[in-house]
This record gives sequence, C-alpha cells and structure tokens, in this order.
Amino acid sequence: MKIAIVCYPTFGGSGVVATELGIALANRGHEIHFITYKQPVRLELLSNKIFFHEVHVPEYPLFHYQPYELALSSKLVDTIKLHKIDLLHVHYAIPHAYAGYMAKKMLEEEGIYVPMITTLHGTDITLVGKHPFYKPAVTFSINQSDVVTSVSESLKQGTLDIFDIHGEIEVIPNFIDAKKYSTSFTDCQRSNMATEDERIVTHISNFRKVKRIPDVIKIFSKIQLEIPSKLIMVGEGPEKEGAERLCEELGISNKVIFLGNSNEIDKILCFSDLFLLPSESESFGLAALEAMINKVPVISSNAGGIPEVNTEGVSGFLSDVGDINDMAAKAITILKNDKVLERFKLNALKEAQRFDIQKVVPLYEEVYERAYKRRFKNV
Ligand code: GMT
Repeated sequence: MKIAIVCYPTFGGSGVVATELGIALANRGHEIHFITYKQPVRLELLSNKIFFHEVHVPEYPLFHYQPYELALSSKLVDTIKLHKIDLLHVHYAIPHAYAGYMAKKMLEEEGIYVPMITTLHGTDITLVGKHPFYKPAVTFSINQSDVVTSVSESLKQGTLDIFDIHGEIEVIPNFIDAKKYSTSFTDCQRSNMATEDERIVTHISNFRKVKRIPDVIKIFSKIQLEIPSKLIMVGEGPEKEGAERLCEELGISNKVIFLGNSNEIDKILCFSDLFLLPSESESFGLAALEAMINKVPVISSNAGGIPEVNTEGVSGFLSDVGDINDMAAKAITILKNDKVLERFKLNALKEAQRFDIQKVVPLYEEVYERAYKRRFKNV
C-alpha cells in the first residue's frame, strides 16, 4: 500500500510513534510518505520505500498567523495525486485530521477517494481539544475520519466523555521494537554519570507542566537521602529552568545532570536503574515503555493510560498524582536491594514485550485494509 503519514516531527511521543510505524510499515513492503514541516527526528534513513515531503508555509506579513493547515492540506492533495497514495494516516486530531479532511474533500472533487485514519495521542484531546475554541473542529474532524484509533483505553474513554463521537474508536496501543534491544549494549558509559555505588534515576520528557517536573526533583531529593544516587534529566521544555533552580534550592545540584534533548535515550536508559514519570495526565506514557524495554522499572502516577503500561508491583509502582512521599518510598523499596532491583528490571522487560512492534503493527495494517476496501462504497 502507499500510505501518507502526517505527524508532528518533534521529540514528542506521537511523532516518535508515527515515525517508527512508518519505518516498520516500509520494512513490511509498504511505500511510506511522511508529510510534515520538518524531517521527523527519529527518521534518519530515507529509502526507496520512505519519502519525506516538507510542508512550506510562506510568510506573509498580511497574516497575523501563518495558515499551516491550509499549506498542509494543499501539500496533501498534491502528494496524494502525484504518488497515487492509497491511504492517509494522521497522528493528532489538531490540526492534522482537520487538514486531512479538507484534502479529502478537495480530492473528491476530482473523483479521487482516499480513506483517512486518525490516531488520537492524548494532549490534543485531553488538554487542547476540549477548549471551547477548538472543540467543534476537533469533534468534526474525529467524526469525519474513516477510522479513529486511540493509543489507550483511557484515552478512548476520555474522548467519548468529552466529545460527541458517532463512530467506533479502536484501541491500538503504542509499541516498541523489542528485537532492537535484545542484544545488551556493551558501551554503557555508566561511569561517566555515577560512581560504582550510586544508583541512576532517570526522567525523560518535554518538560511541560503536565509532566510535573518539580515532583520528579522532589522525589529524587528524598531518594538520595537514603540511597547514594544521581538523577539524569533528559529533554528540553518550559519547566527546565525552574527545575534547575529547585535543585539549587534543595542543595542537590551536584547530583542532578540535565542533558537536554537526546537521540540516544537507549544509551542513557541502558545504565539507568529507575525511571520517574509522575505526570498529571498521560494518554499512554511512551517514555515509560521505552524505559521498561531497557529493563528500567518505573515509578509513576496512576494517571490516564499509564496503568495500562506500568503494572503495579511488577514493572514498578503507581501512586496518586502528586503523592511524592509514596513515590519516593516505593522508589527506595526497589533501589535499596540488589535482588529486588534485578527482579523489577526483568519484570519491566517482560511487561514491555506485551507491546512488541510485531504484535501491534499488524493491527494497523488490518485497519488500513478495512478502510481501503470500504472506499469502493464511497467512490
Ligand atoms: O507527552 C507529551 O507531552 C507529548 C505527547 C505528544 O504529542 O507526542 O505525547 C502524547 O502522545 C504519546 C504517544 O502516543 C503518549 O505516549 C503520551 O502519553 C501523550 N502525552 C500526553 O497525553 C500528555
């Protein structure tokens, strides 16, 4: 099949999932066309099966806001026609499903029918989408999609609670390539980060408010009182500066390493002992899954879809949002004993394998086949 994928190309989980999906589909013989404003960060290799089409938005001083959706829908029309695309898969309702719908309608004027699959990833629905300024457009775009998928049961339920959705929402969880991690790294440069006797605690995110970055720092501050340890903070975002200040106030700056965005998170995770994800809300928690596949147990909040990924008492522990004492106590339970830590590490890997790419990508292919067949009814 020739599939156009629209996603955010940045470090966010939705872009990562869309990119890894495209790469996996190309490996299974499909022709993939990424259409977005920048080459996706995880898309390192273009091939005869993977193409990237950049959306340019010309700057006009006349416009107070440059119309990205307009440029995207025009680019979609051109690319779909030029490459004879069979199917459009958009990640994120805002604004991709909206632009996709416009492209579909323009193409229909020319007798071309392209089914659109929309995957809901979280913040578009739970935070932005429900705002009255966006809600009618988001509801409309979801209802006009040929198939809607959600990355967790929790997000599906949240979407049905907030919006007036007419059709089905199918849950297809996020995934991870377990095979990629089956050979353990030999170049774990653990010694660059911590001494032999120290544990390494890690957090990776885009440092938005929803990630509750101060909780990460406060949990670690309690951990390090009992367990010699270092905290590695990976990512960039609005809460980073405040986090650095908080470390100074708590007197733990010498134990916290801020690394910025990284394309090498597997190398960092391979020497980590524990992952912290105390988010306010999280549709899935891809970062937790990436930690788990690298044998890193997770201490998280029980928000949103996280309990569908991190299994209580098995791959880690879950606490109520904001309960930093509980999270710290549970982290210490895991970290203080070598045997307990080893058990949680192995369990984390086992739990992550539930989401192996080999199991999940065929679910998308099944959806594509169904939507593609249905198109004959619509032409
Ligand atoms: O977590 C973020 O802030 C980034 C956001 C995104 O737009 O990529 O992530 C969302 O999608 C990911 C992939 O499906 C999920 O793993 C994240 O849980 C979800 N984030 C939120 O719901 C806050």
